Amino acid sequence: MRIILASPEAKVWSARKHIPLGLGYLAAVLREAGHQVRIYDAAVEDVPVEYYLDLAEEQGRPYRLIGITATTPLIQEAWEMAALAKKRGLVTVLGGPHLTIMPFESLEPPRDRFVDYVFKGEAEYSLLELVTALEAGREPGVIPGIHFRHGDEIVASPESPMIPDLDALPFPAHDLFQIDRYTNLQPLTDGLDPNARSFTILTSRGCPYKCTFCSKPVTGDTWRARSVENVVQEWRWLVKGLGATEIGVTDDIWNLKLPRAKELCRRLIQEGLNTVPWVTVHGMKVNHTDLELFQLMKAAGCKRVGFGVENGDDRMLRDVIRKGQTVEMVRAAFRNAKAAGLQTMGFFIFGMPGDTEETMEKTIQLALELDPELANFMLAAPFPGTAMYDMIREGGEIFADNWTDYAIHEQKARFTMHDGQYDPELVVRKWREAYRRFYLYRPRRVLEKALMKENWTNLPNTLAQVKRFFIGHKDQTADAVSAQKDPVAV
Ligand code: B12
Ligand code: SF4
Repeated sequence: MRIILASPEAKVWSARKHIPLGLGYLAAVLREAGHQVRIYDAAVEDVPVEYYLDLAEEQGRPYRLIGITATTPLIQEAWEMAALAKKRGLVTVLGGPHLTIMPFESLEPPRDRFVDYVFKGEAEYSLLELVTALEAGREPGVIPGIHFRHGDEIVASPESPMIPDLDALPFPAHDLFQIDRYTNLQPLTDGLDPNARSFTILTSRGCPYKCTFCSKPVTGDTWRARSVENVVQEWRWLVKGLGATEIGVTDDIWNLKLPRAKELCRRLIQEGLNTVPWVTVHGMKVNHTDLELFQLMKAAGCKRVGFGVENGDDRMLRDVIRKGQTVEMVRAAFRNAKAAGLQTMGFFIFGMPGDTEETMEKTIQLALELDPELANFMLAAPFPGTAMYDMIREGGEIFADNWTDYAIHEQKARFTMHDGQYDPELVVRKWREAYRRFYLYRPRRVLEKALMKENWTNLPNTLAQVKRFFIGHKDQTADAVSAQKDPVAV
């Protein structure tokens, strides 16, 4: 069958462009079964998806099915894409993080007119089952995770357990991405390089922790690791076969088992695969590290590591965020990573329920003390499927329920708590103050940024960042946000 797998583009400020790896996995499984697959990522394409649909039709080789991926902020665009594909007669299938959390919403009227099937969870095997059934002219029966309409009813099959043996999967179809159109993975530290060949790799799936801001139904609680050998083989393909100039490890927690993480580094060194720099795109977990791990990572080609620091107050970490780590553990991880010669990044969240002026001040102080190359301060956003969402539903109020609004959660206060303490205006003020105090009010930092060539060669991007972080927009106040209450609509 001819299939197009698509990722819509968020119409928001965003400079970084990463491959949608989930589509790479789905494409690989479909391709292995003999289907013809194209990956369309609106973030890097010059033409809308209709162009490829119409072209294929004109050439007499139309696509029969479109599979669209969506995180919560992209669901609106995913629906729009499904609607135009349906007009051209394609079978439309939706999957990805938002559908894993809310599988029914996309089959409610009026969306049931253009969404045929929704999948919840990891779908490598189940999407293939659907395609096989459709190709044989059969109605899909019970396929793990599938949801579809049958008259007035929505048929919902239980989700299968998350794929236990990840080594059994083919490598993602990295070769189907137009890789030279993606940027490097952390442009805020290096400047934006639009010509990088940056691939991402997933060495494990799942995470046993239960941070309250995290979309746990998407990550899953059971950590499943690929064998070191299997990861090294894919790494070799990226470096030697596909000319990677940078690799990003995007696991939720690749270092859960310290001996395995060290073994992977040793194998990369042995295999001579340490020539291409790599970064941990998301936070490593600080309490599963030691100096030896960072030294091995450095020797294995790692350039920088990111850590989810979140908050500078131990009570907030323990009772609200439930991070399973202390400020002291954070300090030790930064100390060791720096001692090993790695660049560091810290991810901090402002405005979790319970955050006060004092705890947010502690967070800023900790960021200044840790002094990573990059500090990323985010405003807490109540994504559906998080424990935080439930906390706010119980004791507070979410200002806007328009999914597109979740795209850049740094920009606006998204909720308030009715505890007589929480102040969304203060949260936004402290968040902006964090950027100013970290990047602007320290002469060494300003000089570093001013000396960075890319900040001048890509001036529009630099100016957009300056406006966003240091000046703000008129719509960034709580009042402005609550005035925008929008229903979720197509
Ligand atoms: C890498 C990553 C990023 C990268 C790259 C994203 C990309 N281009 O893919 C960057 C840094 C850019 C990023 C940004 C954001 N991210 Co992010 N990210 C991740 C992370 C850590 C890994 C994604 C991944 O590669 N997974 C591995 C693949 C194999 O899984 P998958 O993509 O989910 O695909 C599988 C299934 O979902 C399903 N599937 C997926 N698509 C489709 C399509 C069809 C048709 C079918 C049938 C099935 C299907 O099958 C796939 C194979 O099993 C996840 C956490 C996680 N564990 O997934 C968070 C995660 C997806 N991100 C999240 C968030 C919140 C964001 C941001 C919204 C943050 C922000 N506010 O700006 C942005 C949104 C960006 C965007 N445009 O959508 C949340 C999403 C929550 C939600 N409700 O949507 C997650 C789940 C983190 C979390 N635990 O809370 N992210
Ligand atoms: S450690 Fe990371 S992936 Fe695991 S629950 Fe916390 S935020 Fe989610």
